[in-house]
Amino acid sequence: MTERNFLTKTLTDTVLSRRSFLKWSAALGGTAAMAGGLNLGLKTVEKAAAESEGIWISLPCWHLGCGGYCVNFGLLKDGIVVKQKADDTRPDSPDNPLRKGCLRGRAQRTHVFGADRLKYPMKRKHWEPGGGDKELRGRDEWVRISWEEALDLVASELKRIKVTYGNQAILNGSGLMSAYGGYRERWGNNSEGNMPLAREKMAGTDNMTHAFMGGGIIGPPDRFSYRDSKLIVLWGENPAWSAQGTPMYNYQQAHKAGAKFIFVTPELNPSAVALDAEWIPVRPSTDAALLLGMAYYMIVNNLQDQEFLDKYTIGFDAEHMPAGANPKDNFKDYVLGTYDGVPKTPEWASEICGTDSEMIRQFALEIATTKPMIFQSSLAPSRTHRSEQFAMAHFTVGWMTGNVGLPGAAVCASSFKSFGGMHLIFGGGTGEPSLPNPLFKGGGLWGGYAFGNPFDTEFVGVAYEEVWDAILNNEVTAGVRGKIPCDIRLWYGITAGGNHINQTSGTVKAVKAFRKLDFIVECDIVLSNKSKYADIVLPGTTPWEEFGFVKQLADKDSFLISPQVISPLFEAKDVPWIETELAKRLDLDPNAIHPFSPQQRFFNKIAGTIVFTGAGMEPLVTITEDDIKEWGVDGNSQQGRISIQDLLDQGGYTVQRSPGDIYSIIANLPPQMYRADPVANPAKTESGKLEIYCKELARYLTAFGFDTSLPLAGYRPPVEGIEDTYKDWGNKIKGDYPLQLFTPHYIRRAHSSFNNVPYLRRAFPQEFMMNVIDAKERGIKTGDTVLVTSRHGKVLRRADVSEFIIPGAVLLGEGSWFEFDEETGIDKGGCTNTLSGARPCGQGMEPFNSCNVQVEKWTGEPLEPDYKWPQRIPLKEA
Ligand SMILES: Nc1nc2c(c(=O)[nH]1)N[C@H]1C(S)=C(S)[C@@H](COP(=O)(O)OP(=O)(O)OC[C@H]3O[C@@H](n4cnc5c(=O)[nH]c(N)nc54)[C@H](O)[C@@H]3O)O[C@H]1N2
Ligand SMILES: Nc1nc2c(c(=O)[nH]1)N[C@H]1C(S)=C(S)[C@@H](COP(=O)(O)OP(=O)(O)OC[C@H]3O[C@@H](n4cnc5c(=O)[nH]c(N)nc54)[C@H](O)[C@@H]3O)O[C@H]1N2
Ligand code: SF4
Ligand SMILES: [Mo]
Repeated sequence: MTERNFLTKTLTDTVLSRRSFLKWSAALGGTAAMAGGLNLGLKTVEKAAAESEGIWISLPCWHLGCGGYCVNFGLLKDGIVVKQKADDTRPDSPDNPLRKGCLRGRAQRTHVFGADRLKYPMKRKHWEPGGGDKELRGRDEWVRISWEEALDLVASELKRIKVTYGNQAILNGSGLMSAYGGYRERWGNNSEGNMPLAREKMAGTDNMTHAFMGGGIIGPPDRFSYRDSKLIVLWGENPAWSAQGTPMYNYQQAHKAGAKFIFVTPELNPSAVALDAEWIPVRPSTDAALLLGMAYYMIVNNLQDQEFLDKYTIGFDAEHMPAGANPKDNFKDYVLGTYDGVPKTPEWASEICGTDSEMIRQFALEIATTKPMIFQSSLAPSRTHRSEQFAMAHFTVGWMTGNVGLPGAAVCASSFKSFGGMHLIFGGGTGEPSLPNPLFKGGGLWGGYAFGNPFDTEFVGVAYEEVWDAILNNEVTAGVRGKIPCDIRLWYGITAGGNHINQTSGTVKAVKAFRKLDFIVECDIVLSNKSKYADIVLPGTTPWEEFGFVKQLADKDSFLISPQVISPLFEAKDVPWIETELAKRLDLDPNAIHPFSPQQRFFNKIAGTIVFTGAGMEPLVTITEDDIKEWGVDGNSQQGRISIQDLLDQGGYTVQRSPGDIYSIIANLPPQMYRADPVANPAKTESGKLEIYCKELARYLTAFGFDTSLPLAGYRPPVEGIEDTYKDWGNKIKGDYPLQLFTPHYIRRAHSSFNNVPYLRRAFPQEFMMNVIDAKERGIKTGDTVLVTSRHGKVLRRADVSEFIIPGAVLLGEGSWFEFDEETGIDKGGCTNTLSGARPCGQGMEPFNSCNVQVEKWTGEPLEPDYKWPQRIPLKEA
């Protein structure tokens, strides 16, 4: 107890006085092991909290891509965060809204202090060098081991695998593995589907431009410009679940200003309801057909903006084809069916996409005749098989309306979490070296994602979505090299980030693959599935326990900072510490990998943070010689806009905005400049124009080796689309898997993170949504337990029957933790990737939203709601 009071006092002192960083860090170092003695069940925490007044401190919320990195504050008492609140440090207004955390962010303390936090390094009981009984992975007992033993074992397995099989046998890695001779890179991303290449080749927006510079000609407009729009089409979006920070709030401002919203989705979702939107129901994976039906109606009624198409695009008609292409291969003739004899009429489209043909006409008429319009899509329809067809059709139909470069107009993609324009603040880096992977030299790096350049003949990698097959079959698709042998032995999960066994398609295969490997090491904060199936699990710190957190916010105007909030819980360690210790055991120089202290890294990030002035960049933070002395770091003083302490007190910095300001003007420039003079400001495409016919896109997609691709928006049935739900599509005879599953990002979680929190489980049940017609046919009612079966696996869930989803489609939120019954193979956790098999396509991505299933009423024991299940606490005595 004395020790705990000491810690609180130290933290309180530090945060309240401007000049005690040094004292603070020293004190934290000295008491790091102390929390190990506490029982951190919440009741105990609350009792402990009542003992002192406490202070409010800004807290990091670090989860992947959930729309925010919002500003959250916690009441810190006795070294524990006992209460949370949203940002209230300045006035709230529609133009400068507070970056308030969502319900998950505000449940963060139950995540960090949960009774199921990993506390000690652990080894699987029946593991031995080489694997031991590998079939026991996922169901073995855990044994507590010391850090010393854990690090020795990891190092000796790394050495053994490197010597016996070479570095190519090591999967995943970072600086340490690069220094150790390299590793097999898992390239690509499982987020954006086939959109990135379409953006780049059709419109010249590479990933860097997309992520940081506002998106170029196909960038979404500045957030204020949404208020100038008459019509906003959100294709495959649900920001009320997926973008709970400011995006939804900004849409509401546009709604207030008079914009009409149209949602194109398989379910009438809460965002559409909140924005009073019109709903165009569509079957998953069929968007390209719907768009082609709209294009047909526009063409036969001459509704397209022909002037725009002629001047700014290539490939729309025979008169505007790129050199070398067959003039017959143009979009207009494809849609009219001039050469293939299949006119893509609204009736043709309706048979595929399910949308009523009259509704298709009305929708086409409305987008063709309403200006300015924002025609925007998220990534969900791109997470389907052959989704390059959707991406191409979306841009093409958007461009047919001419809504480019005009105030309140845009044809844009994937802005689920942010609006247009460049980031106004960039957080600084740690200053530590970034060591390239010597085995991935030839691979491309597209906007932060490693990508296997399909034309390169050197790189050693595996596409995200092919990883389970590559492990199981010893073969990998390597672009123009075709299929080549591989032998993957070791999963280096310490820096791999995600819960890949859960989040990558083909979870049944993933388990088999994990059970084939020689060695799996993971670092985690709870026993998520990647750790449950590992051999050695290292307890990681959360950013609350690390030396400081710095992040530019997805909303682009703001920047977030949090100090170290609590001392590391139990024996948790951060990644630089773990890698430093491993480096010593691998006979490498740790200083070549992590040369800086935690203080220095945090300081570098703060000092390197820059803010956009409207004309250039300037440092955000003022740093004095005294600051440098007190932090005990190397650095230079600098003049900025705010002192370190004020920044820490506020939890961040926001550039104040107003409609029509310089940032707004700059944000909207790329499409406007292109519109004003496409010769002087060409698109960064092969032709310099927006490419409806895009040879390069087809060339790349085909070279990846997973599928072939056409250079033009078309419709070839996807694998596990609507057609595959039929045994006989022509005569409409349904097959064994007659329903289409789609898997939105769910409000309970950030992917699989937070899924363990009972409180969020209680608030947001993991239910299986289906239409009343489908339910009635099967005798299913809301609350019934149902068995969902696909070609790849089986899950149990409770049904939620309603009219808010189209007949024939079913919904299950992605990210729930799988819980396999080893006897039956049934996953009672309801992980959507149990149902979707690994089927890499296009640029190596996974078609999560193309998945056929059957549903039946479960006759066994009903499923208990998962908030009542025991938590995963691996070491009972701890
Ligand atoms: N079926 C289906 N699957 C999908 C999708 C879909 O739409 N449908 N979407 C895909 C998309 S878009 C994405 S981006 C991916 C994301 O999926 P992942 O990238 O796998 O993300 P998470 O599931 O959040 O995994 C984060 C892991 O890190 C651990 N962790 C969290 N915080 C910390 C920490 O502070 N320290 C340490 N050491 N560990 C921590 C968590 O326990 C968890 O195991 O999922 C993809 N999977
Ligand atoms: N709460 C929460 N928020 C998150 C995340 C999270 O895990 N949890 N993850 C973040 C990340 S990394 C990402 S990538 C984004 C993802 O955000 P999005 O890319 O928007 O993806 P989803 O949430 O899967 O789907 C949004 C909507 O698309 C529709 N949809 C699904 N399939 C199709 C289709 O084939 N066609 C059409 N027209 N519509 C379809 C569904 O109606 C669904 O509600 O969310 C981010 N935000
Ligand atoms: S939206 Fe994401 S970053 Fe913001 S509070 Fe919620 S979980 Fe945290
Ligand atoms: Mo994502």
